[in-house]
Amino acid sequence: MDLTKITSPSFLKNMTNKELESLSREIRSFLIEKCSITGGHIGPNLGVVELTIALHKAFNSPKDKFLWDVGHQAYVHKILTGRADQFDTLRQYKGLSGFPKRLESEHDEWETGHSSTSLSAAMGMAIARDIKKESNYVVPIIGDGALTGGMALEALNHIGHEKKNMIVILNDNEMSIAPNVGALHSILGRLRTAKEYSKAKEELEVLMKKIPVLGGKVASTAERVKDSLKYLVVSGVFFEEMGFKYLGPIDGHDFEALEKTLEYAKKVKGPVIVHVITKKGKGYKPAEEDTVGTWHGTGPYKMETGDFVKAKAKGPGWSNLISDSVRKLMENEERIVAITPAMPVGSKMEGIQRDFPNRFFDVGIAEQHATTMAAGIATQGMKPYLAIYSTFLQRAYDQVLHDIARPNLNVVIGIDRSGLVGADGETHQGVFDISFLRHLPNMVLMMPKDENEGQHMVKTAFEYNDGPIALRYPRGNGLGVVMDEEMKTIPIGSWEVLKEGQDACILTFGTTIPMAMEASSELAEQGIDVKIVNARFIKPLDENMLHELLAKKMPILTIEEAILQGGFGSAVLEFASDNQYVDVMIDRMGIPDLFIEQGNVDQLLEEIHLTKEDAIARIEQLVKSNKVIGSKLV
Ligand SMILES: Cc1ncc(C[n+]2csc(CCOP(=O)(O)OP(=O)(O)O)c2C)c(N)n1
Repeated sequence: MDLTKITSPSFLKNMTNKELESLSREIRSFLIEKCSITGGHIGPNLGVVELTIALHKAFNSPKDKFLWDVGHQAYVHKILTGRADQFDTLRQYKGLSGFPKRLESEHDEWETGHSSTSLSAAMGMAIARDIKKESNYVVPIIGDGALTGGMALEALNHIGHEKKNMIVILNDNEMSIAPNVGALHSILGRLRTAKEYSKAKEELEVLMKKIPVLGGKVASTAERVKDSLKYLVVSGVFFEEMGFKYLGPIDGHDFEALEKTLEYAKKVKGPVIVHVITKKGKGYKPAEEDTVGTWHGTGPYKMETGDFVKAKAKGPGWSNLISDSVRKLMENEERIVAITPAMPVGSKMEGIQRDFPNRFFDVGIAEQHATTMAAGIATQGMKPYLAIYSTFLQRAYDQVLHDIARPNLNVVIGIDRSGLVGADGETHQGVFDISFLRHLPNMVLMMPKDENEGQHMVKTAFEYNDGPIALRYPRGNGLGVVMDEEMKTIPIGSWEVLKEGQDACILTFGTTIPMAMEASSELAEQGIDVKIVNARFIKPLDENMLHELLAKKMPILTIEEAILQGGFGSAVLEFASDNQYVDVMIDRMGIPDLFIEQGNVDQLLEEIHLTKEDAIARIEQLVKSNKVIGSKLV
């Protein structure tokens, strides 16, 4: 079958299971081939091929609503809803998104990227449906990892109480990105192995239906038997206690079981959970055998061998470098406790996990809990290290504000993937953290210019004892600079002059420093002498240096790979205004008031005018305007 000819999932309705199996094989080959070139979330998608086909056969999208939690597993859904022809552009600039996208298709009712939102959104859709007196199925599909997220648990609590009609598909592959963790995971484990319980329960229900309406003793005894049976066989039927009808567990690669169960679920009144067991990476050996999480999401790979095609990097990976620097400090500092909310693989914390299992905690997808837990650890005089992606730290804003910054606790936050991240697109760009951390009293925020300064900042962070301190670092690799043998401490709030200059000054930090240096070399050829400052502390600012620059009336250009509103440039403007430096030219380069979509980072930087050429043009303009202003002032 030519998958690119599919325009709607309705063709599935009349297909036999044999035909569906053959379609599954074709979809798997298609995905393995396409993702080998573009990269993508191949593991999760190979796991849901049969499940997605069965869902589209059982329901009528877009009338019935599918909500893909996290959304990285929606590739098969995209194929079945007429988007196979766009897979060559998957996750590329202006191409097919790696996540559900409302603008892309009427079948993508709910946009995702961050996990554990599907149940709340589904509840919203069910409420709207009932108020509008419409009839459709609402079907959130949530993984066992995403189910550990606080939002999902809040939603379960409410849905079970309201008893709205909803069919929750629990896609249980025992993996988050890394192996899933937590008590809920253990409950699912027991349910997974509790086939006897399900069978016994079904038999008992049949039996009870046969009992005439005697009421009284017999019925209530039967109810009690049924109740105690579940405790007897499975020590906690969590979902039924929460108010859901629990169906399963069923084999998520078996069309017959899927069809039977989904048809039954459609008849159930109130919320129902269908527990589906799937195998992540199914049908592609390297992904199927992955027990660590490497095949959750990948770059391009060689299809035949599963070897990853890696671009040559100059320096070490940033996550590796930072985690390894923390690991080194942990050898001599027993108070350091490392925490990750489900990202031990992405944040490269395997070394810490291996060497310090008692001081390492993967808390599952639980950014809020991780953050407040870090605060709790800090209250006891310990030194918590919370590694968290910039985009996911958004979830824990209140916890950072209320539980860490307000009581001024010594928590070190490693903000991974700060800046533009590329192919994951707008849900994952790490461009807001400066704006939502800079305004918090007590917070120190810094970003290194290269990996050597990165390791020094790790030491600086752990030696700092005056409250919270956050270290931003980007996705990708360092510059390949020479590393000092010893880690050093950098004075808090100190900037570094990288190049002297007389005509204008660029204040920048992190990833935009090399670009600023190149711009200054080209400007020098035109006789414009630009000073470059590594403004490595975003908060506190180096006030002495700023006073010096502003007093000299040197035009300033700030550059940041972060949203402009409330960012570093704003801090410089505030400082100038608060100190009445009214006649100094200050210009800001950064990310405009937009959500930035997917693409490789260079393409994105070009699109938002954050390039060397733009910096040169801005400086030229500043110097020109400054001369005019200068002459007017004279
Ligand atoms: C709030 C939030 N935290 C972390 C992540 C990173 N993340 C993406 S997928 C994933 C694991 C999801 O596991 P599961 O729901 O079981 O889906 P699977 O990939 O196993 O199909 C994580 C932790 C995220 N997307 N959102």
